[in-house]
Amino acid sequence: PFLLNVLENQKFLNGTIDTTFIDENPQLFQFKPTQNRAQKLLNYLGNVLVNGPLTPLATGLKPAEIYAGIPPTPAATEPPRGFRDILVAEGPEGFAKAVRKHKGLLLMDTTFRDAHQSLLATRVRTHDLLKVSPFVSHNFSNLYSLENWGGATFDVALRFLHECPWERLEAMRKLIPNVPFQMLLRGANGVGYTSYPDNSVYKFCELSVKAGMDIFRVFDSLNYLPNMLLGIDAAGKAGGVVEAAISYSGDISNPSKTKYTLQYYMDLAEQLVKAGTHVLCIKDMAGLLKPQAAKILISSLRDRYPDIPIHVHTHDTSGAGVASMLECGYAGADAVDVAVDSMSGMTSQPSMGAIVASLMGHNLDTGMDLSVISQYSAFWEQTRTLYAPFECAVTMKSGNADVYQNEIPGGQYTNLQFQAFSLGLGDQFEDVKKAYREANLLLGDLIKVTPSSKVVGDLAQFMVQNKLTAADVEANAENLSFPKSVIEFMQGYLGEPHGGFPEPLRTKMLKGLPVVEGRPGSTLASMDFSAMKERLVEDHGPRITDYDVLSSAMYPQVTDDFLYFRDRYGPVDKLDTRIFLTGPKVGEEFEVEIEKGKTLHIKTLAMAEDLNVNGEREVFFELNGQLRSVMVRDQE
Ligand code: 3PY
Ligand code: ZN
Repeated sequence: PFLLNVLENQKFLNGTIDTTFIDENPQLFQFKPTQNRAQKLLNYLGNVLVNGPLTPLATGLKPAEIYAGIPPTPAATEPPRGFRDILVAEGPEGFAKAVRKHKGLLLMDTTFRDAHQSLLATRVRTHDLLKVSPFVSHNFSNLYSLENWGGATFDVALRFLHECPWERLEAMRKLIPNVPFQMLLRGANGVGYTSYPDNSVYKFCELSVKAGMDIFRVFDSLNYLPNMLLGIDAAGKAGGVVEAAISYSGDISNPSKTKYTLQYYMDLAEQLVKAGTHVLCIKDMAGLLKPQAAKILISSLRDRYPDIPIHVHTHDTSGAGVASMLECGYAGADAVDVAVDSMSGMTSQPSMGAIVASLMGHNLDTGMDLSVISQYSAFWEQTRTLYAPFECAVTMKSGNADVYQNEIPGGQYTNLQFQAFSLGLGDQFEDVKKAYREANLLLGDLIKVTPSSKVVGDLAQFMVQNKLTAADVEANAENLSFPKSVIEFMQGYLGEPHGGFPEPLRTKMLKGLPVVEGRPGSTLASMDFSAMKERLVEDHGPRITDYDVLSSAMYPQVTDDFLYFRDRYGPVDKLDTRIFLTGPKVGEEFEVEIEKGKTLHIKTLAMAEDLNVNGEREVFFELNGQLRSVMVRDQE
């Protein structure tokens, strides 16, 4: 990308000067790839300066100019022992025993995954997660686990943050050796939105453990047992702790709700325990588990399975999350999910501080220190302002108990509200919620969680856009062109819903399209990983790892784009978040630690006023005290 000036010197080129010094010192011309990385980052920064953010921002809000601090951890001191040490020493069974034996209520911290998936469109970057990781390791060693991977984080890391999710996991593991890591696995759908061939789910779990994962929360978006069993087997064979999760819908405290009853959940639990799950999870993805229902469900499970740890997940959409999680604890749950205070509430998890404080002095006392929680919370309160362009609070000002009617999962609730408001149709959100409820009933009252929740959401938006009532859909199903996700659901690509597919709607919608019987993955051809690797190496060079191959198995196009991007722009994950999102200001000086002990000092000097003949604008930087410039095609 840049020419050496000596190559423009005629005397040098003619050999009419003495070049023996150069001949004798070939190392002068061995340029390390680090220089290349620096140049690539300058290219990235130049591009952002000339053409605006390369990661689309969701709103006009700008990241705050803030440096979020966190107390340092003592150098060269090991963090206290945690449940991960027990897991490593005694395996998943020993871990489960230790959890059952523990007296207080245990907490899983979702701040690194579900909290920002629900509040900040999953945009929190590795850079910020790593900054606070040593603090977590040294101060939160008594957590049941830290949920820090899976769900939407995989896709968003590659697609929007241009960073490798596997590298994120490995880096967190190095900094947090003592707290178990937990991920959300969408069963046979891996970390994607569709069914994958079985061998890719197995390989995915195997590599996840290799990169540092411990606990796999395995669910299926329809609670379809064959899909769940596949995920359970894959996570177990990989050596992970299996936490089979029953997705909760309806309301077992309301006798008029007859589809998802206590008996339904108990029957499913029985199957999961039979399948050998180490931990049983109730996954309340929409926050529908009211305190009364929590008491009924958890005490029934506790009585039936005295030896199996019970872990409960919820969202605080209605505002009843703290009350429900306390009830779960009183009824015998071992662990519940919380997010640190400044990342809690609304569509995220209930507040860690609130639950810790509520149980002080009780026999379920968590033993956690509120002042440490406040330091952690302050870090996230400040860090959150860096993600202002993705902040759900632009539209969401409070919780809303209407979730008991529309049953929209946390992350999706924020997304749908945001979409309606950003189209300038804030009032349309009311229509979307109403349509969501109707769409769910049209489809037979589904369990709604990724990806089945997307099917219901897509149908709801289709109804709103085309001004269709549920009766219109039923009457005209043959003549409407439904969203692809809805058709594929009806074809059976996600599995079979409890109670079967809705008829005659299914037949009318499908108009003779083929249907899949049973577990969709069982009929998909295995993936050929070595052929995939060969193809990736051909396109992207020899740096391709098995991790990249599995990224490609889940998201082929997104992974290709990511690999091209990284090759062109270098390790953008090392930039501070504000600079990554909106670029530095002209005149600003900053540092980028591209690897341990290797820090680039960059100053943005100026941008050329005029374009050159190729329509490019020159951007000038100082890199470690040396003048550098990059030419950027101006897209305007
Ligand atoms: C996900 O699948 O990402 C979820 O968070 C489901 O609740
Ligand atoms: Zn969730």
